Amino acid sequence: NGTTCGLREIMIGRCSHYQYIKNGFVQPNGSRAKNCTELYEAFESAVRYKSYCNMNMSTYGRYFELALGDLHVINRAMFWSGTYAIAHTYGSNGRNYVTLEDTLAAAMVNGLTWCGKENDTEGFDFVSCPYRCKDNQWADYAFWGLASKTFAQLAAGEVYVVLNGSQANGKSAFRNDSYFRSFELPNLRQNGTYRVTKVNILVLHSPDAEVVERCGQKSLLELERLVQNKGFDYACEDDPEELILIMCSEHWHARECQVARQVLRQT
Ligand code: N1C
Repeated sequence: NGTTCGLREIMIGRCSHYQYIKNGFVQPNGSRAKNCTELYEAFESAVRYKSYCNMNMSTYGRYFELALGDLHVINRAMFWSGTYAIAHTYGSNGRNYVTLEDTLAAAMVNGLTWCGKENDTEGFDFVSCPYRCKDNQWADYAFWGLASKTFAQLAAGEVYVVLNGSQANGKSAFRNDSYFRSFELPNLRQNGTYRVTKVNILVLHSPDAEVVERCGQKSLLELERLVQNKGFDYACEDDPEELILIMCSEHWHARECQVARQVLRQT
């Protein structure tokens, strides 16, 4: 598990690319471009020369404040759990829906691995990073935990959640230890102009895999109660057609995809 050399160059480069080339889908209209060097420096000063196990959920606070401070995602925020690939295909880089990875703060580091190192000239460990700190579980959530929480706080209006109703080993669609459950659902805004009004759950069942849960069953029933207790409207749909078509483009030979094939040929 190698870590990322050239973190500075990659992050500043991605930030410039995001703002000057890819721009438009996510950043608020008329918002001024951010200073990419300043953003990188806020990130770096949070982590460099620090040991991984001393991090916690406020370590990157300033970075997220600078990168996402003025953003609201209205009626287009998309959360996912166990469905990374399809949720991102469907979201289409922010054209259809906006995922956390479509925001500047996350786009700058998505897919990278990094950690600080104390008493070291570089201040980063470029060889390997620990996965777990036995005395500090928050270290593992320092970046993606705060990222998820911050993203949930800026979602407004209707939000979308893509869940996996056919996870391997019978794992639930709404898992106890998921980021979605721990950091996102609890941080959706209940009040104010930018409050969340409705939570739309999309439950996917992979072609030719066992169905573990559908809307209204097991963990999805629990999710429904939690959503309603927070005062949001709730909707749940099993296998929405547009998602089935995306899935079937990758599982063309699955039994469930024959129907899609026939329908497509008719027109
Ligand atoms: O635990 P999860 O799903 O419910 O997390 C997904 C949830 C999404 O809605 C995202 O907004 O939390 C956010 N998120 C990421 O954006 C993200 N990018 C990469 C959470 N985790 C993220 N990762 C890595 O995937 C992370 O290291 C974590 O361990 C997995 C979580 O994926 P999951 O179980 O499918």
